[in-house]
Amino acid sequence: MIDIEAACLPVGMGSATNLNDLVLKLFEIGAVKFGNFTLKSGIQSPVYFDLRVIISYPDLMIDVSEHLYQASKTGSTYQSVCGVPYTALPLATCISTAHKFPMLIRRKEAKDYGTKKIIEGHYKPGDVCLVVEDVVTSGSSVLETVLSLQQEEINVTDAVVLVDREQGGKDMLKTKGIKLHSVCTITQILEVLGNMGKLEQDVINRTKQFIHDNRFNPNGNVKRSPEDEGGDRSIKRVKRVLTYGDRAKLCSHSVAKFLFTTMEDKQTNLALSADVTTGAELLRLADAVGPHICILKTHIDIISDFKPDLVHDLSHLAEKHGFLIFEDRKFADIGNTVKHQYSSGVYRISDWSHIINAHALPGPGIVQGLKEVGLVKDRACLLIAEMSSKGNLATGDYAKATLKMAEEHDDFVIGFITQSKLSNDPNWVHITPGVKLTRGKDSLGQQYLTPREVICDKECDIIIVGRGITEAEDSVVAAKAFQEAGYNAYLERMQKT
Ligand code: 5BU
Repeated sequence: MIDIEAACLPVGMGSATNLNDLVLKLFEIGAVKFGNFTLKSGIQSPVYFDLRVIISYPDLMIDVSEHLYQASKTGSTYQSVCGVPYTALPLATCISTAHKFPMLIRRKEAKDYGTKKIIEGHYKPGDVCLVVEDVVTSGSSVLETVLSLQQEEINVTDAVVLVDREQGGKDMLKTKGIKLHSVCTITQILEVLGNMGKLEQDVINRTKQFIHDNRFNPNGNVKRSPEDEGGDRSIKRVKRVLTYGDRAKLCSHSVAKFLFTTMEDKQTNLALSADVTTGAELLRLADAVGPHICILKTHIDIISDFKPDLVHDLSHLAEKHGFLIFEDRKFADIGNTVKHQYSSGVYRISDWSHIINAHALPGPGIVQGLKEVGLVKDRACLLIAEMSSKGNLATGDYAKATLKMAEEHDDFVIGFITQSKLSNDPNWVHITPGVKLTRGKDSLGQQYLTPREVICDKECDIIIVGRGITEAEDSVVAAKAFQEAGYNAYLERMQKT
């Protein structure tokens, strides 16, 4: 039995009803439902929370936010509140206005160029912010908001939620140094509604069994800095730099997710530009260098003996070694033409290349055209924002406009071919060609930066290396050297920031 008295909250300014009344009201308005529901994951659930409906009941909104505020008081002190978009945004607003805590808003998508903000509102490094959420299952949505705040040097020690589904979210957040406070748990809801005769015992049993059978394991993928380990949080700053693994969790596009996951797991930010001219040489390189790369980039039209079997075999090697294929086709025509270039002809690029790239020059129609083909196949596109060759015209405002175009198509565009970081939004992948172990140029205008300059100084994510590997005496030895240089530069950047 839960202690209902203890769950009753003090009455006073901003008083809250008792928990029984709150749970009953949530049940009556359909914010919590019992039956058979198919969740986004495809799992069948006997319980469903639709807490968005709360916004249609102003008194309930005030009551819920007051309960949240009271529950948060058992945690550390904080200077501001931030709701997890979207349902918890108005709840955080109510807490903010009723109790005079400044509010922060985390953007789901970042808008402006360069200094682009993910967090809106006034704050200073070292501020402590309370994260507010409506319902927690695995904890991943709370974590997303926490990571965005930490990226701006805002500390998060506590989060508060209306309903804890008791499926592992609290434990997961604990592994990240976040204490989760809940107004109620699903066990409490079942008990309250059971006592009131609103639920049959078999519904209660089925729901309990479901919760028990569907717990998420806490997964400590986020690297923790020493500052996270307790201590006086109010004076210590936590600048959490997002690892590739953290970013995999944030990305919604499956190709970007796979890419970041691969980079973290294989410890490589190296893309091989396999600019060879025979199929046999392409396959030999892919097999030999495959363990060291996250992407294999092709120029399929320079293969003199191309046969459809080649891309079939290449796809097998991609699966074997866990890398993505990126056909560096640099589409640059009107939407209708690129659609055909992407899907038909001899190469049928969309059939085998996970990633393609395009110039932004023709305007958004090019992305729309490519997207018509690629989206259904779960393909991804990179926009060419800046080039490595001397005297190229893709600079300044051009790169800015490219970012804007990408933002308008973020269901298909996952990032940029660029020479420097364009946006702080961790969802975008920044990929840089023109890389050798020492600076330099070739005789036709190519300009080379080092892996450290690209990854550490310019804060890009992936180095593209062609002749540095293909013309080396031993391509595997060279690939390993680039892998090491690129990954060490990434580790150095993690330390530095
Ligand atoms: P390199 O051998 O490492 O110079 O090869 C670089 C590759 O990257 C090559 O395939 C180019 O077509 C590709 N590339 C580039 O070098 N610079 C750019 O700005 C773009 C692509 Br976009």
